[in-house]
Amino acid sequence: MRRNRKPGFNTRAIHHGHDPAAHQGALEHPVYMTSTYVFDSAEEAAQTFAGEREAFAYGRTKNPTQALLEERIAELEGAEAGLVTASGMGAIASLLWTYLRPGDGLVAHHTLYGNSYTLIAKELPEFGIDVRLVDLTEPANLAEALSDTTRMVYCETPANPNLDIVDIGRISGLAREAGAITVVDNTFATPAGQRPLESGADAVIHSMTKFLGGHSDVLAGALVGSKALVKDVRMRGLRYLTGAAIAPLSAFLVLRGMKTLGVRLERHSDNALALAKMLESHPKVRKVRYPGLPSHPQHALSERQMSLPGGLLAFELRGGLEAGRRFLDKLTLASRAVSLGGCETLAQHPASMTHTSYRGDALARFGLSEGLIRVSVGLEDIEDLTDDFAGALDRA
Ligand code: 4LM
Repeated sequence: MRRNRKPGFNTRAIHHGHDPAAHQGALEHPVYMTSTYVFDSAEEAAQTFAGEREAFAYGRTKNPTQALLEERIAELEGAEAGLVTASGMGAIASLLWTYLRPGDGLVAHHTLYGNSYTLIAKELPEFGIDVRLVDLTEPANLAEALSDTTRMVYCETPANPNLDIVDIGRISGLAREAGAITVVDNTFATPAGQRPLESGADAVIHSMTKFLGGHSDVLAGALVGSKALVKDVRMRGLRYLTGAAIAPLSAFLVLRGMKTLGVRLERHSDNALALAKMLESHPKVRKVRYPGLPSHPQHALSERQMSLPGGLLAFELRGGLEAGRRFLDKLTLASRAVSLGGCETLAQHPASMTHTSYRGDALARFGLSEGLIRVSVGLEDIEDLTDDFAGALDRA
């Protein structure tokens, strides 16, 4: 083995930040089930609360199990620091409430997870934020939308649910010239498939509920970025504004799930590509969206920006909405459910489930179609998945 080489992604996902010798030899990091911490003296307590001394003080801002998860997700994303929260929405809300003030501008890609869309497009304007939703798959649209007051550019790539891919390098370059930071929600790709900070983003968001947890048994979120940004969000957003603190046991479950992220994402990607190819060749399917298919409009960009195409795909049937609903009802192995990134294959209808907040003409205006079906392709044997999907298509 070469000396001084940085350990690989999987090694760091399994070991980074935990030293068994510091925990009585425990191979796995202990779960610190405590809400508060004891000080040796009043002086020590005062210094801690004055920010003059680094120590655990209260569970809403920091806990040792949470701290290891923060160190590990920051390491895997190549960030200076990380913050983990009770859910992905907790991370997004903590960041936005900390960073934006009335009069500030935010430009976002127009296709977002339904609740991120509600928070950004409907709630933020109520607090005096100038929100502009544009199609960021065309960087020229960002150049047009930026203004003197823009402080943040926000996107998901791949986007939920249609798998739009945004060019992080070009978008963050334009944002930086205008004095704005770029935030990328990397939930779909995960750091095993894409590292936005290396492409120029300033901060990364995760719903760790998804691939990072990996087993559909926990809610968790994360934000990574510079030390200064993360500290600010911890001490204001998390502490005063959202209180979205992660439970210690939830942090442990995500640490456990993340150990296998690299191998899981490879299998998710293999299965999703095989299923996407089968769907694309089926006469009842009108179109398939999957970054790994040459037919994806940003396929070439996805190959440059992502190291794996990921486990999410979306498709539309020739019979539109009604045919899509009939199809969902005919699945027997895949489950009809929202969320994604677990071992089990899940299928859902965004227009009536995850993206109901895109009401009326917002669906079509913001790049979504009513008949779209989204699939989180799990880790089952691919023959069983293709049989299930082909059978449901035949019977739909
Ligand atoms: C879903 N998604 O799509 P929490 N960012 C992205 C997401 O997909 C989600 C969140 C943030 C789904 C949940 C039901 C790109 C969630 C929000 O659910 O708060 O951990 O993350 O099916």
